[in-house]
Amino acid sequence: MRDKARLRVQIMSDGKQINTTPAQWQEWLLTNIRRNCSDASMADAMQRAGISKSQAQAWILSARATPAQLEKELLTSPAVLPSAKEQYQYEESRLKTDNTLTLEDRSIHVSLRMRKPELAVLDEFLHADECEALIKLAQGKLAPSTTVDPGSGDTMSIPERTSEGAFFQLGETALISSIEQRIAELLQWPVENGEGLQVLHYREGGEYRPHFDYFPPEQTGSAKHLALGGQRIATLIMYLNEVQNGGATIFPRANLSLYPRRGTVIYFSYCNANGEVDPETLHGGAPVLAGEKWIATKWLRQRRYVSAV
Ligand code: PD2
Ligand code: ZN
Repeated sequence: MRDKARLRVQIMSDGKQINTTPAQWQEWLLTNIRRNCSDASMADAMQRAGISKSQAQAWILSARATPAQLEKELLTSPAVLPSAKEQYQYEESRLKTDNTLTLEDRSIHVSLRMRKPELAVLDEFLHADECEALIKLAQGKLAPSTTVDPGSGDTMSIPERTSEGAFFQLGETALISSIEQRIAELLQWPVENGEGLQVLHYREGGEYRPHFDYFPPEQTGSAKHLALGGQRIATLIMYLNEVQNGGATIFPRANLSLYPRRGTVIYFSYCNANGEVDPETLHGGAPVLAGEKWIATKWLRQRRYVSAV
């Protein structure tokens, strides 16, 4: 699709390349223009991702001049369209099926469960003080978020993910260790089979376009990540603050939007005992429309996780 979009730009230029904006930025700009974002806010976000001011302004100008037909084509993202019938064998949940899950030091209320994809929303998983403390720990060590390049497996900054984040080692502080123990008890999954906690911060306009948290087996770049502890099997997204507006976690194939509430956690799983992965877990972080959004993310692995650094 991106190549097709790039081609359209070239065809419309009658042989001359009138638009040299990388396809991913073009798509991001068109989405934000449609949302009535101002040029200044888009230029700010682009500069935070490392693009020079003059380059950002040139790409914004070019995107505003793009014909509507091209915009429509670019906005019909292939990722949100259902793919050909993919068969994923769902298994018994790692979570108990009770309304309230009783852990050693607290009880957690289950407010929503879904079977396909397997997903649960648990309230009061974190105490307000713990949320505050996690935000404080992350402040000062935030860096632009990255994703995995499908071909090389290298990490890279992309416009589809405009947040900043901080990584923590397993057990880096007493608080982190206690949250890791809580997750292990909740899911009966060893602490060692988890990546270190990541705290993420989205400013106004920040978002994470739909993606999979697992490493797509068909992508060559996945191999070096799979070598570090096998496939990711599940994600926990812990909301650390109240977001003024926007910032829902969305599951486009399930037509589901979950709104951030401080202390709530979303759990979803996507890899079964055969190592098959569930494409229904396509998900994203919708743009923050007002205020800011803080979350902590935990990814669980099939086996003991060996940190890349
Ligand atoms: O911020 C979110 O809601 C979100 C959405 C999708 C975070 C992630 N994915 C992630 O950290 O993987
Ligand atoms: Zn994700």
